[in-house]
Amino acid sequence: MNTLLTFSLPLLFSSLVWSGYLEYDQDVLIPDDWNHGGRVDPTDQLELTFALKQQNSDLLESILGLVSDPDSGLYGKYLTLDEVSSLVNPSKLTQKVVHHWLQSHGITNCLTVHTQDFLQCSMTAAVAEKLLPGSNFHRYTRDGHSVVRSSAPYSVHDDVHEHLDFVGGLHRLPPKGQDLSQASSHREMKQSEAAVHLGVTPAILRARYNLTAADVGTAQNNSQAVAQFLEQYYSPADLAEFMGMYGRSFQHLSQVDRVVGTQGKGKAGIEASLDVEYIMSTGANISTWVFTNPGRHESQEPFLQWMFLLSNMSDLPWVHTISYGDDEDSLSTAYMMRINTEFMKAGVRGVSLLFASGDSGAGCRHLGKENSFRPSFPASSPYVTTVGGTSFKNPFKVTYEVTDYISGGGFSNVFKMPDYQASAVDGYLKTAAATLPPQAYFNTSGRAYPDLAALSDNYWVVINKVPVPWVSGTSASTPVVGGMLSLINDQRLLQGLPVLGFLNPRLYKLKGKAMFDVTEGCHLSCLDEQVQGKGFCAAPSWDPVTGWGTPNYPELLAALLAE
Ligand SMILES: *[C@@H]1O[C@H](CO)[C@@H](O)[C@H](O)[C@H]1NC(C)=O
Ligand SMILES: *[C@@H]1O[C@H](CO)[C@@H](O)[C@H](O)[C@H]1NC(C)=O
Ligand SMILES: *[C@@H]1O[C@H](CO)[C@@H](O)[C@H](O)[C@H]1NC(C)=O
Ligand SMILES: *[C@@H]1O[C@H](CO)[C@@H](O)[C@H](O)[C@H]1NC(C)=O
Ligand SMILES: CC(=O)N[C@H]1CO[C@H](CO)[C@@H](O)[C@@H]1O
Repeated sequence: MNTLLTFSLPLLFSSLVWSGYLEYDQDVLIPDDWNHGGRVDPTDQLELTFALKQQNSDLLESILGLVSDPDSGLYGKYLTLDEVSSLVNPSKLTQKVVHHWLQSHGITNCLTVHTQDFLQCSMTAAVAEKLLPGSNFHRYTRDGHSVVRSSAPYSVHDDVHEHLDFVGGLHRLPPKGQDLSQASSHREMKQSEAAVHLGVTPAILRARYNLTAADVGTAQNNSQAVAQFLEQYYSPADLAEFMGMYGRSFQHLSQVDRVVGTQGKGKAGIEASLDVEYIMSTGANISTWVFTNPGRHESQEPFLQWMFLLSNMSDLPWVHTISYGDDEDSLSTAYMMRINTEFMKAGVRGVSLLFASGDSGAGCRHLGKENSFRPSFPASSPYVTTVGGTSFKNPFKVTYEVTDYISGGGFSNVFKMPDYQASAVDGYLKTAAATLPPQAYFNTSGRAYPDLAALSDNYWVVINKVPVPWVSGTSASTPVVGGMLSLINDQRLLQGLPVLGFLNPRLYKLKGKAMFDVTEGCHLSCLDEQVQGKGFCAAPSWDPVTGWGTPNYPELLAALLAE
């Protein structure tokens, strides 16, 4: 892994230059599935993002703790974007130094955001390489999609080092759109068994989670969103057809109210359709937005682009669901820390961010002879709610749920375990002690995930006008949970209560109340002699496979409606 960075850099560069690297632990290797398309032309335009050092990050974290803790007098006292801006915006000195640095390289074409902590600037490749010594821009292509990235780490001048967190647009690559229908070909057993099973539809989900026909949104200004970063777009026609086929038993909307960003061209994507079709099935009759930005620019990091928008829009949907993740070990600490601060900025505004926990169980990182599990970010962030996956015990019926073996889960190696989950996780480590994987595979001092779960197996989706079965993954369970939280927000808004915001502190205080506990099954991990493909196993109460389990909607509503 990442040999260039971890091993050669300290040998090649003096410690003086070393200090100029903002992201010394960022993986800069380009994965094999990208084809090298040669050096960029020096006159080609790049668009880079500068994350300026913020103020008051510690205060931001304390405020998030207070506004999300139901036992605090400040619960639900959310900040406006203006208030967040005055709290975190970079110091005058930081702004001056960074602007001066950019200007001295002739870079004047920059956009900022409301919070003034990001700058997005256009420049030629020649200027970028001078500005960021070490960087070396090349074009890479995969499946007809082209990106520009640096093949080597960048540094910044010592004068600006302390004023920046990272520069975006050099290293991180867009995720590979997981072919969700293909994912089910790994399930041959299940598929043949399930030949007579009807599969998961909105009606099945609503039955399992006890949503009645009356459980739909009615509040005026409630809304929810899905954010998508793949080279995919959702199709309005597919959504309308899906709702026509599967939405007969409940009041719902059949259109997305707002698309933020640019919709791609070509065929609709399964994942894009899945998110929208299912958040609008549980979060029925609630205004839904789609944030989408398929590769508007070759040097863009789509996920970062969405973070940008959150800092620039004063009026946001209350619930966002996102199916996106990278291996923690492929990302620089500086980047993850800053993205975490961005999550806090959303949380203090009352926005709930739900991330899919991933589809590789505990994951596996091969380090020579030793293996370890491989946590995924942002699933491992302490400031988001992470959603795992389950299957029906009996695939032919609406029964209780068991672990979906793909359900992502485990312990962060980067983020410390937050207080809100310490006793729950400790309880698990004690109860499950006899069946835990070897200690060397995971880090019990880290943030443990997921936080809760929902069905993630055997969904029906309408894609390019055709109903498609067997669609699976935590990108299905995440919008399902998101829609239910939106329904609860709806009831809270109707009663004049603040929305739920960052849910975890409150969720963990319920101690599993109002949830269907998932206690059977293990998820997958390394295929080696020691663990033989087995990661963690579900257990009574919280576990790092399905979290607290799946929502029993009427009970969860009652529990979360109390002020
Ligand atoms: C943020 O919004 C303002 C207007 O509200 C706009 O001028 C600016 O360009 C936006 N920033 C980005 C990065 O899009
Ligand atoms: C909800 O669903 C479960 C299982 O499907 C059922 O046992 C329970 O009675 C239902 N109703 C409520 C209000 O929990
Ligand atoms: C759907 O939502 C709207 C408000 O957006 C509300 O006026 C209407 O009554 C809702 N429909 C149902 C069946 O509750
Ligand atoms: C374990 O996690 C902690 C943060 O909780 C981190 O500081 C430490 O470096 C991690 N250990 C390993 C071996 O990754
Ligand atoms: C987030 C959201 O849906 N906000 C809407 C609230 O209502 C105003 C006025 O109707 C809209 O402009 C917002 O978009």
